[in-house]
Amino acid sequence: MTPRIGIGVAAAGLLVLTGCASWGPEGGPGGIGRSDAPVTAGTSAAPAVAATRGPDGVQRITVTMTDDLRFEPDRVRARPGVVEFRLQNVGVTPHDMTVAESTAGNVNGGQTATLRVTVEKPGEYPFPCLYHAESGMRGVLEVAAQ
Ligand SMILES: [Cu+2]
Repeated sequence: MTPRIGIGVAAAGLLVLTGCASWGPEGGPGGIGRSDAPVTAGTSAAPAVAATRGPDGVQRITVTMTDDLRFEPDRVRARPGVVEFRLQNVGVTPHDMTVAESTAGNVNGGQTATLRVTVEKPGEYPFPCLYHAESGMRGVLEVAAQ
């Protein structure tokens, strides 16, 4: 039963991804063009990193954004509830992160940002960088069953 729910959510996420053609141009505002960047369909094969639940019940994970147009980690695991991404842009290229219909907005090189979302349904929630999704800069938030 649970896998079926997960697949349904993932498919809905993909529809959202492909249905949105208004994302910013590759490179983003002030971004660096990366014609040599590979176009990949999915995330890395690295295992998911679990968000850490704090005493306030918020699950926190630090994700770095790099000039290689990657999120590290690009697979994050959590339970249903509030998940807080602490974004650190460790390069110079501006990035963004969108997950579960919330966006961090532009994060310039050297800056940090916090993106907090509430996810109730188990499943996979893609988190693309809206500037570089086509270059493979995207991750997945895996929400397990309670
Ligand atoms: Cu980016």
